Amino acid sequence: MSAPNKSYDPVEVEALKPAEVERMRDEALAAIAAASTLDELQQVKVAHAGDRSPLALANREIGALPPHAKADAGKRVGQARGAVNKALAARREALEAERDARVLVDEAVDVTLPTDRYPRGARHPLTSLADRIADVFTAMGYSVAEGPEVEAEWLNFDALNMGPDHPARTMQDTFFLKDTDSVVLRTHTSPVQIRSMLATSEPPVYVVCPGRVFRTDELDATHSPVFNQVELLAVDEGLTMADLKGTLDHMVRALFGEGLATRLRPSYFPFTEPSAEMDMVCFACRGESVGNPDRPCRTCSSEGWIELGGCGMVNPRVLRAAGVDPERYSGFAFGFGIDRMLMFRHNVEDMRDIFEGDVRFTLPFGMEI
Ligand code: FA5
Repeated sequence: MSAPNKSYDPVEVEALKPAEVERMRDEALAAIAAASTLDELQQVKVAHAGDRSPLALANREIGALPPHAKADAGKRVGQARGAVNKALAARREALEAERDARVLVDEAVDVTLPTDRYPRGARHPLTSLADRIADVFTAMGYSVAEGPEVEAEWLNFDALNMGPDHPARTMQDTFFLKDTDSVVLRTHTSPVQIRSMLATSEPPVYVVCPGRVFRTDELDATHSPVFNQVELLAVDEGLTMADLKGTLDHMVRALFGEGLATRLRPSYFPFTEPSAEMDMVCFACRGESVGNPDRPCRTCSSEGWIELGGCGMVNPRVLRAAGVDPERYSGFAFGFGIDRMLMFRHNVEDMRDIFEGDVRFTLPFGMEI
């Protein structure tokens, strides 16, 4: 700021001459009008209305004027600064309105669009397969029976012709419940056979029993300590191995398609006599991979047959233990692992994938609800 100057002629101070004040004001107004964003407008504000702007500097000169010149120069500069501030406020308002309008368009959200943000849950493939198997048999007139997972040792073993010293008892490594007398986690679904017969006053009995079972097996690619089985039991007058074979053929047709042979191989189970392992022709290669290195089959390891599970005619001792007269009635039963069936049906290489709950495993099975 200049020092007070008594002989100072305001007309001689360049910054306060009317034309100069007008020029500074017009320059500011033009810059304000030209600012196309709020950032640009901020820079214009600093340049034309800030402490170091030409009009602010001119304002400071007023203090050094002789008293009679102060009012005139003060009015002139004040009006110019007022016009600039007014224009700045108007331009800010206009630019803010423009910005708000643009944001409304750019960031518009169509709340009516369908959203898939929370994918719907679907049934686990194991559940779907268990239900499909049960459906095959309920369509034939069987009913679904379920038993408890914590089972009396007598039902899990003794009633099934596996007395305390029977060597077959050790084939199914058992979880015993602590501090209980003769209670186990069931090692198979066969105790539901006994429960179903005991629950019926007189045969016929036709039941399908899906359920979770437990064995002290290590978890690996083909074993789990907790797995799933399906059991089938038919008790009626005059049932033979032919009925068992026919039922098995029907199940394979219903689950895997037409034209797949089944076979029974002699085996041993204490609760069936005679007993057999049941196999079906591989549904993937239909046996064509056998002895054909050019066409290897992952599903059956090029053996042509897939093992389904165990079966046989219900042992008369079991019928008797369940209160059924073996002189009058006969029955057949079979049981197999659903997890193993899911594995060969869908080429699952590692059983652990079935239980880990990773949706990347379950998604390819589709969204069956
Ligand atoms: C039984 O459990 C008999 N109760 C089946 C039966 C029923 C035979 C009626 C005759 C009449 P087994 O121990 O073989 O049999 O088991 C049946 C199926 O369970 C096996 O074929 C296999 O598919 C499955 N399985 C057995 N152990 C495991 C395991 N640790 N993890 C997954 N699946 C298993």
